[in-house]
Amino acid sequence: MSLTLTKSRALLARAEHLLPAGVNSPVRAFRSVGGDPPFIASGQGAWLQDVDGNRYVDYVLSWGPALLGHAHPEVVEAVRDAAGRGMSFGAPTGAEVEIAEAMQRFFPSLEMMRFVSSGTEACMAALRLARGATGRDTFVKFEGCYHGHADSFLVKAGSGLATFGIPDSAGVPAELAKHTLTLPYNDAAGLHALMAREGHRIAAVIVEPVTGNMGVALPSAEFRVALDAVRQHGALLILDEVMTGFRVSRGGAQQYYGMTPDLTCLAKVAGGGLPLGVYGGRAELMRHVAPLGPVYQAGTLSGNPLATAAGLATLRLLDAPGFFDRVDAATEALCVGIEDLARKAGVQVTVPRVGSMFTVFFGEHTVTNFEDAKRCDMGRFGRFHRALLEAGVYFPASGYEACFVSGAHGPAEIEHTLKAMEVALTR
Ligand code: KE4
Repeated sequence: MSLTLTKSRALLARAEHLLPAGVNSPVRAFRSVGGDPPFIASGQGAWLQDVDGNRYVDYVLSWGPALLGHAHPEVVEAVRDAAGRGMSFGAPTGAEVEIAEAMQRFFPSLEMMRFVSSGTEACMAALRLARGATGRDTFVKFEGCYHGHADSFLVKAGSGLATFGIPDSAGVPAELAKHTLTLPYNDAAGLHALMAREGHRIAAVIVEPVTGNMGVALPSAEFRVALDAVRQHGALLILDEVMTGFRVSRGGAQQYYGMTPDLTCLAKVAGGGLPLGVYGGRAELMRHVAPLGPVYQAGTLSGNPLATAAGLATLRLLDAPGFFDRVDAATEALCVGIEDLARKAGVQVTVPRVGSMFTVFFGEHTVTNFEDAKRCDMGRFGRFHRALLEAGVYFPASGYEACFVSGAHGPAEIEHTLKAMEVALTR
């Protein structure tokens, strides 16, 4: 049955005059899956409602942040309370100290940290710090990994760029891009060899410790050893946990796999849906950051009262006993259900998952890197996405993204989703 999107389409027509493709982030335009995007009116728990009154179980969760589900009453109350005392002061507040202490409890590797307003800012600042602290300009990233839209990272990136098949972005000077070296994800031998050859001039290696921006791919043990070894050449290891933080486990991928980064980037869940990013790590490194040291970074709204209120309330609720066990169990039950339904429908899928993030790839091969992901049937994913949407399930509008489960996804939501999956997979 097709969706009634009358009001969404009217809004899209107006939006397209003012915003490129009518959206404020490319993936939201649904260009890679087809069809027009519903305009969302509200979210409640695991559910979204669009402006035409259609309801969906949400697996995008704002691309990760809504780990508690939408509009959690205690988070809403914390933001309301903070707003009544002023939106932003541009001056230090007690909440920034409290949330920094809370962050450290989740991520002990954050000996010191700095708050910014997005994951892009966190990764951009971490890279500048690595370059400033080592005096080296060149760094390594992995094909299909996305670290936000700062110029240096838009080289063989994932997420929206993967979706559009654009290996690089226009507007990035070649003189800058040449300092970005890329390797296939999970290429342990390639990383060892690159570091042996170029390690003396490498400032850092930045990696999604579990990928989400080419779909979910897990790091091999050999790859994790090679990542750890980059320090032998004086390079820093930066774990971009913007997506994996609080997702792969309570303490992110670094806790799950026992990795020790020099710097970590966080955002999404950390701000509970408000603009908040974090970069931090070894105190000796963070002391290079202005005004203590020569690496400049600043922000009008960094650590602002509303984002820190939402973040603090979120972190406190994540400390509820058994929260992560429950959301991880719901994720596993859903993924097993999807695999069973696909088998019955005779459709080849792989469903890599860890913690409360997963991807449905249409293909029979295991996805270990970007090339593997590109060999999946993304046309089929598009049809699958549309069928799910029509059945009241809201999936990411790209096969190169991760799906997320929240603490509000209960048995009813999982059952609703599997019913929609059965329809979509048989179609
Ligand atoms: P933001 O600047 O979008 O807050 O964070 C950038 C970023 C950095 N690192 C990782 C691992 C990320 O996943 C992201 C942002 N993720 C995308 C979704 N894949 C955001 C969605 C979008 O761009 O609209």
